[in-house]
Amino acid sequence: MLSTSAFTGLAKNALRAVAVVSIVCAGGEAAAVKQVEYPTSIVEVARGETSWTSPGDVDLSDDVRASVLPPALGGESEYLLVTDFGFSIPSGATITGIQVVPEGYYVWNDNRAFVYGFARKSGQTTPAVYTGVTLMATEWQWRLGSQTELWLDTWTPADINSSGFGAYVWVSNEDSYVSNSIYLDSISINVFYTGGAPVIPTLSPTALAALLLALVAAGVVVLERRSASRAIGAVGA
Ligand SMILES: [Ca+2]
Repeated sequence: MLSTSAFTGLAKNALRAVAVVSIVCAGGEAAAVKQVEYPTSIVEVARGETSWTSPGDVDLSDDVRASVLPPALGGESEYLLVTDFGFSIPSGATITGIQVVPEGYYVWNDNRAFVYGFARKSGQTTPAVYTGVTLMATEWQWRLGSQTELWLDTWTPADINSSGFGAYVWVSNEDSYVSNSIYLDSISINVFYTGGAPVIPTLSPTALAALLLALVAAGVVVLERRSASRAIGAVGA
């Protein structure tokens, strides 16, 4: 059973992560690759009580925020359906965990505002399970789900790479006041996986040239004229 106490906040990351890939290895467990993406489609779904102001601003961690002011004593916001993340999980990979990561805060540090969410497959509207976390007055990237959370489902790379893959996120206000808005800056998703073909980024000629120049500048690659009759080539250091 999921518990809000199982989740910890992640220090705010102001960087735009178009595609952040890292190796995750904790506690001696098998290494998993983590891929992070942000949505390009944000739709407000009328399942709560109060509409968001500027819901599209959750597309990026840039301190430009969506906000909502749900009714006091349990009022809920409308749901935000975020999709079209552009994941590129390689075929053959095993999905080992999915985290939904809303970034936001509540102006009062009184444990009375919450953010909820669940990962969803394309077309899915009802969660098998969802979870939430208490919002604090300091802005954080809150992790909904762990590195091994699969939301009581099984996932293929195609499920994750689908433009319809994403999450539902909403907030509630348990405060007795109605004058305090809840703010969300972004909603990203972390996908953890093992196996599969390596992810090789596609570089434009300009980007490739820039990379080559950077490697030369760093001494990793040396350009050497081998003879008058041969072209200059790249030699691995
Ligand atoms: Ca934003």
